[in-house]
Amino acid sequence: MTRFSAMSLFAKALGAHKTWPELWPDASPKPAYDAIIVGGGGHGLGAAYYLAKKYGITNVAVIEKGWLGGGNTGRNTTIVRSNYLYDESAHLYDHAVKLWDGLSQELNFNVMYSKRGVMMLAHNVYDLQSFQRHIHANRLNGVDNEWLTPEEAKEYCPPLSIDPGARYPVLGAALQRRGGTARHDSVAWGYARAAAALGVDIIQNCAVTGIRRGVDGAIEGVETTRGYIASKKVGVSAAGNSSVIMKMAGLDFPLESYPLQALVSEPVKPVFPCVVMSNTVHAYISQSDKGELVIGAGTDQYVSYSQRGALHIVEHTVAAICEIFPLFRRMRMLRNWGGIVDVTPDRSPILGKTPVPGLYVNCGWGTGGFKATPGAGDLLAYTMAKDEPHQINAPFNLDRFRNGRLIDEAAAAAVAH
Ligand code: FAD
Ligand code: PYC
Repeated sequence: MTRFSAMSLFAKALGAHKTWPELWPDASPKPAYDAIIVGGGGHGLGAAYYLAKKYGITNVAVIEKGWLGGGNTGRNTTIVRSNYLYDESAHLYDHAVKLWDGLSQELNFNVMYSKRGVMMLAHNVYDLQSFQRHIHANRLNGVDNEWLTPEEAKEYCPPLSIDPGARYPVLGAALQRRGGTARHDSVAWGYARAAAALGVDIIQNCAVTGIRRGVDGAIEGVETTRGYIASKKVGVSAAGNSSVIMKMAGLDFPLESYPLQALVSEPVKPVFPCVVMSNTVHAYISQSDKGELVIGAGTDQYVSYSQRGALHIVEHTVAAICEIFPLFRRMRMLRNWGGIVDVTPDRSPILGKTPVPGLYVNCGWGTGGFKATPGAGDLLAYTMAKDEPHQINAPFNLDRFRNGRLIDEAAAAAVAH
């Protein structure tokens, strides 16, 4: 059985999947929806769930070109944290971290959120000063973050080498104890099942190929590989592909798409108690509940829409991991994969209204949107329901690239771009 058909059967068993003939037996005309979400990742499914749950807007369709969670939601290294520098970002990411708490209960689906702590290693004076600045800024915003000496870092994460003669010596670390991991596909499935139970239609295997606007310029609906679907509200949440879809509406977006890769080792018994990120050497690592070491790399150095990155990028990452954790030098790597991330000039997302009436966008999360999943879904739903941004996402508008009010999170984004 192919992966796709296995996923579809699983979806069907959960009640989150409807096939084309089940939805529209006569195939035409397609019904008008109160809202359409383009993209069945965690963010899009979350938005559909919150539209239905919080605002009573249940006549919603989620349109996904592949299978649910098959984009970046199912391809990331699941790191959850909110230790971003600027006030706007701290509010945005901490809103999401707070929603992770209690999400399993809310969805009655175990999303396996584990607050095991995220530690960011400092290897040079710049790291040290930058992380300490982040710690102070975070604390002022009520976000936990603390400084550890090399010895304290080793106590928190015993496999870490703090040999001062190491190629990448550890000078200390910033620890966010509330940070951690969650299970990526559970989040997509949890939101999908809960949204479907509230009446949302989830349409897989259906790509949006065009956006139709009326004579007044406002949204009328979307063209898809399965025909036209009408709606006066369309929310685009299609990470990696956002600029292509916005172009369909006649909009140029300040985004570049890059491959980003990750890999896992063979499974071993519990050995790694937390998440460690090393921004300077482009490596981050945790251990999944299955026992695999989950390791992520930096982005490729060229733009691409391919869900596959260059081998030398992962080779560098594995070399760095072996330097920092000599214990893992004999481990075997099991598989690697890539996703496409869309990156803005200031490494912060765009979440809000667009110049086209009825068209909303959630994009530009780059290498770091998994942690934001519940928050992004919640805020996109708010913005679509009220036709205005929530105060948390208001600063993350498109206008900032015109008026210069950028929110530069290149350092906190943590992954090399
Ligand atoms: P997606 O899950 O990508 O969903 C978008 C969906 O839109 C896709 O399913 C796609 O098929 C669909 N789509 C696209 N075009 C169309 C179309 N024309 N019609 C219909 N559907 C369409 N973030 C973190 O916070 N922590 C991490 O540790 C982390 N690690 C990462 C590691 C890797 C290797 C990668 C690739 C990303 C990582 N990220 C991480 C980033 C994170 O995965 C993403 O920001 C987040 O998952 C985006 O979620 P989403 O729901 O917006 O996108
Ligand atoms: O944003 O924490 C993050 C992250 C880790 C790996 C990729 N993104």
